[in-house]
Amino acid sequence: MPTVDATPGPFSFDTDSTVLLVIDMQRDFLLPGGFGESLGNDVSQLSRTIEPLSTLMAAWRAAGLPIVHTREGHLPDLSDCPPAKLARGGIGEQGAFGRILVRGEYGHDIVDELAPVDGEIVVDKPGKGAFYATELSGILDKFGARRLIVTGVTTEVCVHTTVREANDRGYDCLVLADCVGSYFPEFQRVGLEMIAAQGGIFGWVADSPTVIAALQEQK
Ligand code: TIU
Repeated sequence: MPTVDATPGPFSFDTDSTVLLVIDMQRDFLLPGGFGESLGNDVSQLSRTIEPLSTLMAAWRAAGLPIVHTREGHLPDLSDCPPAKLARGGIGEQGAFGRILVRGEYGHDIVDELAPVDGEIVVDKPGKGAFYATELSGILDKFGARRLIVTGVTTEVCVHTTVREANDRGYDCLVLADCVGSYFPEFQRVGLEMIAAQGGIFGWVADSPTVIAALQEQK
């Protein structure tokens, strides 16, 4: 079984029951002019995740293993957007890449470098967590998933919310530090510390090259 040197300890994963989850690598969060920048954020903090994540996804696909992508966003009539989220502004307004975080708009979709390939599942989610009001649980059941390798943006928002949801549902989560990003370096550091603290209260933390090496060792 592939084993990764992680914090707070080794993380072993059976390739028959592990899914790579790629959270919200959308243009609206990553590109200048998108929603992320409209909130006053420094989007350059997120783009460093694209290259290692692309390399990891290629290795994961080469091993024939499943990837599930998510996108945060709403129906064009915003009927699935909670009033409190809508009231904070931005969502549904016209941005540089179409209406912000609205399904079907250019900015809502995943950046070109990390585009899903044929057969990969994309879960559209209205909230920060990938389990809330989505079909993700059923999809993971079909894959027989017990462990998740978690990547994407942002570390302290959608990644954290999803890892907490997954942990409560019994999944072991390995979060990859080089493949998750925050607009705020301090939140990146503390967000990762919070996952692995207290003996791995929410999960494990490692870097993607260790996962790729573990996959290749077992060939
Ligand atoms: N603002 C922020 O950090 N994140 C989000 O709004 N969504 C996700 O994290 N995907």
